[in-house]
Amino acid sequence: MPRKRIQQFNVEWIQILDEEGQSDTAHLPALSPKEIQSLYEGMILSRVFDEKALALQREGRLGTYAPVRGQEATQVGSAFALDPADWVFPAFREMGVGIVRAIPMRMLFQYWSGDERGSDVPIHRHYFPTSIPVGTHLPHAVGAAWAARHRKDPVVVAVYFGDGATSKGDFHEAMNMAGVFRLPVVFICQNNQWAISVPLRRQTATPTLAQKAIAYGFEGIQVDGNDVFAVYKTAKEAADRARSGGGPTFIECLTYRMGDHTTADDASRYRTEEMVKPWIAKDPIERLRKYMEKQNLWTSSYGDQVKAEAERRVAESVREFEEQLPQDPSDMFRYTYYELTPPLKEQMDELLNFLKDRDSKKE
Ligand SMILES: Cc1ncc(C[n+]2csc(CCOP(=O)(O)OP(=O)(O)O)c2C)c(N)n1
Ligand SMILES: [Mg+2]
Repeated sequence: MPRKRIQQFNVEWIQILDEEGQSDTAHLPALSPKEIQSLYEGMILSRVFDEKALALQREGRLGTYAPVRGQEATQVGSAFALDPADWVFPAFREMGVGIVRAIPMRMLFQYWSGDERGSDVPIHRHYFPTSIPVGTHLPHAVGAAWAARHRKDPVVVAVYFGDGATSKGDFHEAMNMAGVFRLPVVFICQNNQWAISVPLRRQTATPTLAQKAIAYGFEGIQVDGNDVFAVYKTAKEAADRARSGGGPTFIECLTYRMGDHTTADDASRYRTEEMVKPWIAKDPIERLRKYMEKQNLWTSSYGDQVKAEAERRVAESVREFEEQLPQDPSDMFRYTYYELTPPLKEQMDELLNFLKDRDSKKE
């Protein structure tokens, strides 16, 4: 039977900064020295926050926490490419994104201590509540872009999710609708190669996640997710394209989850140190630092100063978070429904009576 090729597709991979901090100068993004330092400072702040959150969890001062380590370039670089008016739909591991969007770190700590006040992000930050259910926020993000289109609001919607989320129906529905209506969405997939203990090869039969966009009629690109310049530049181009009516883009940021899935996980049960080791050399912060040093944008005293300032800010946020304790236990019932359902009201009253009783016995 005669056959002819009717379609052909490419999937591109982008890297600008290699592991030694050498850059492909022809493709460097248009960033001022000050902006490059802001990227560095954002990544350091994200890491210092992360380390503090892990320490607090170990001390019983925070609930279960999902560490970001290794994904700082993906998060900070992409968030940096957005305008403040753009809307962000995070999954649950996006503390680096939240930090760039100036979400008070006190609220990030509150969120991870189960305190509902941590989800009450100031509306002008245009930052949706954390989505713990994997992938359910993708259709919400596309819906928001659809609403923006109707309102003639020239914003871009950026939605963050992991490799695991690409197996959800929500992902495919969202991608399809965004493609059909050419909606202003940037899909930012952090392919950290694990969904808890499920490795990427069990998540998909395709060699890249980026190529999934082809089926929905728009561009999918894979970037070195540990290269903050590649991530920034790709996200900026995607956001500009979306803003000017060019439709959605899917960005697969190839990175690695350096820590456990959460503090409730023990990754040594399903992956070896040898698997993690090559990624230590690919550290996104160290890579940018090396580049900056070559450009005289980094000295050890500047590095010390940035770290000290990040530690000061994180310590201050911990203080604010702990000063607002205890949280109101009845809050856990309040924010799923606009009005409490009778069974929830009953459960809330039971809890409040129990606490009142317990406290009166203490006195
Ligand atoms: C709908 C749904 N199913 C299962 C879970 C349990 N769960 C939490 S995180 C996770 C894996 C997510 O992997 P990925 O999307 O790659 O994000 P990552 O954790 O790597 O950032 C799973 C299965 C959940 N939260 N929601
Ligand atoms: Mg993952």
